[in-house]
Amino acid sequence: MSITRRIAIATGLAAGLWSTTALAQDDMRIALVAKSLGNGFFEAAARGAEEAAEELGGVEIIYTGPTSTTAEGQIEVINSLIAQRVDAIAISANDPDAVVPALQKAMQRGITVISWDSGVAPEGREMHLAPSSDELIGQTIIKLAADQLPEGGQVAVLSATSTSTNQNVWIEEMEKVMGEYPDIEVVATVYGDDLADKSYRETQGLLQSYPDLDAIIAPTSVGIVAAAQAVQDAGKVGEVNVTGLGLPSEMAGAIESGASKSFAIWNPVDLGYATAMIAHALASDEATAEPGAEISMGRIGTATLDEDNQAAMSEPFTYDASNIDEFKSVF
Ligand code: RAM
Repeated sequence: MSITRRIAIATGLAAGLWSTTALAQDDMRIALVAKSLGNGFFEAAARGAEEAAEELGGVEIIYTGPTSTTAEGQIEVINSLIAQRVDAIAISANDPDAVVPALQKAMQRGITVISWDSGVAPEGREMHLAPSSDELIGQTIIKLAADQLPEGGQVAVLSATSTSTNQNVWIEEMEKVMGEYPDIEVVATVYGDDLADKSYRETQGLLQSYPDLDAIIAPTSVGIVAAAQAVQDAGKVGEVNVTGLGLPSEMAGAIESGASKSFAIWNPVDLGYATAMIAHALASDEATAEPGAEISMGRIGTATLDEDNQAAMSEPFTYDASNIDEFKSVF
């Protein structure tokens, strides 16, 4: 419990206000900051955070984020959360560095700050929760494309923003294993900024510039849906396979049309749940973010922090025509 909250409760008691006022003061407010609002991936994570709050009791989740995927928008959101004196900020960052000064200000005011999904540089957060190992995600996205191209071929990457921590790390990890795929050539990397219309236009650009393109890897749940739509609209189903990371609920149509043969993702609901559990443990001083620390993630298990105060959750799961129906109503 923070000193201010302890004082608030003590003051409440002294004034004989130990009722609704004091209890309200005791509520913990955890802000879950998305890269942008209107993205189904973050909405699923917010559902998980709400689930954690219900389980914990006395916790309010403030699900928020900018309207577009910019660091500037997130800085405004952070400053407003500092003014509201929330207890914890858990952010998926649009830029690992640009948000650091605002987050440092939050930490100086006693607010617990963690990053999740898309990381913040170590000096701007107490810890980072990754959905899975970065290496594994990088290896998975190229394997998904390569498995459909036994003869090799041309592949392009449609990413989110050019400053997005998670996509940049995953693409870097993918590049490290390209030696294992000598017949596959990555011809371009473009950025759809996690905006449906920009991702669609960037895909059209790829289809025009690379008429022999065989696959598009979109390691973004917004980009992959837009790319599949663009491939379908261009009449290129069967020629260009769209893969990467997406939500079964949003990709069911693309699997059905054949624009995507398969794609992967982890459980975003669990990620949001675990993030809220960790933020709560740190903000209530039940745990401290330090290398080797084991922090409870409730029903998910325990997060063990590495030397950079990072922890990773489970392995990504692959979806295709054989299992999409089972999962499309889940997330
Ligand atoms: C988008 C976002 C998010 C990423 C998923 C896979 O929703 O870029 O950060 O984890 O895709």
